[in-house]
Amino acid sequence: VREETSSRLGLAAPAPVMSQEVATEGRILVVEESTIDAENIVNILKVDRHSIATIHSTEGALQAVNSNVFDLAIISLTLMEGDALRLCSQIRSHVNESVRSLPILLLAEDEEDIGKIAKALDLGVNDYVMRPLERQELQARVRTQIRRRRYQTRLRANFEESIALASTDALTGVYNRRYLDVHLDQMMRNANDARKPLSVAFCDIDHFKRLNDTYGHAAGDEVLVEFANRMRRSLRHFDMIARIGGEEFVVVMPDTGIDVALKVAERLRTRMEDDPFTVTAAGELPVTISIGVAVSDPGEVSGSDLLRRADEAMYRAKQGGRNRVEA
Ligand code: GH3
Ligand code: MG
Ligand code: MG
Ligand code: MG
Repeated sequence: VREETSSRLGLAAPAPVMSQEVATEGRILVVEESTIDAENIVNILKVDRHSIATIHSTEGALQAVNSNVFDLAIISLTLMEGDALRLCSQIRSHVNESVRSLPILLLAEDEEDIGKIAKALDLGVNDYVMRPLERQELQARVRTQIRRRRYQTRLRANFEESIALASTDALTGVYNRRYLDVHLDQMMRNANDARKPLSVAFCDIDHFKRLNDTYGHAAGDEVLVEFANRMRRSLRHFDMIARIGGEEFVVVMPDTGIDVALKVAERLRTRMEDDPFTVTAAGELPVTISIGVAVSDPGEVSGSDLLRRADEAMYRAKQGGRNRVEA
């Protein structure tokens, strides 16, 4: 009947786009008070090779949902008065985004107040099925939700990957200029709100052009990678490192005044000077850096002014003979 209608309207039959590629077996949590009803649901769904856990109380259900291993929750509206809706709203307001977006399929009684179903849909329940359960209908609605979940998970992974790529320097793995520009102002606002100082260190490798010219660009790249690794190892995890130019890196240090920032910068400087860099084609090379340090003024909100002061201090370090720290 459906096909006839489609061809009469001149529409192509809907292509089974996802169903061929995306596995529709899922991990399902069934929340149903009655053991017999729960068994019936498992029986209906087992032809699709899902892994199914059943649970008979809402407290147990919330714990199970917390484990974040499920692709779908099937919740019976016949649970103790109000409990089903409360469980749905607890899932939808969960701190974990992946739990919060867990598909929910509601099982409703025929005589169930339609108002309750409407309320559940308003809470963000994805779909519902009326009892008595029709095997094919339940199976199909479950497959649809699981397919949706898979698709959603893949989209999110792609999205997170794009964000990471767009904010990272491909060679060294530290943040890039764009990320720094976006986040430095935010970090300064946070520092102001908390009435804490924030320092930046502007680091520039000395005579890097000479190194490139003598040993080649590939050797220069190896030095940049090792340089970034040493920086990472020398800093706290909440300090931000960004590569903002060829051989120029910026470190942003929250909750750090000028005295500590100078000590950190001095440590970075000696970590480079004390151990020569090992480069494939060139063997061991001495590498030094010049660093300019600046601290935010109370109430200061512009990251670019702060960076400019650090850059100017770095320039003085170069003028003063390189391989040194200036503020
Ligand atoms: P100074 O001590 O005054 O900082 O001298 P310098 O040679 O380090 O500074 P300059 O700014 O003159 O040269 C920086 C060099 O960095 C020039 C460029 O060839 C090199 N460079 C920029 N990006 C890259 C990169 O991604 N890889 C490599 N290997 N070299 C790069
Ligand atoms: Mg330069
Ligand atoms: Mg340089
Ligand atoms: Mg430079």
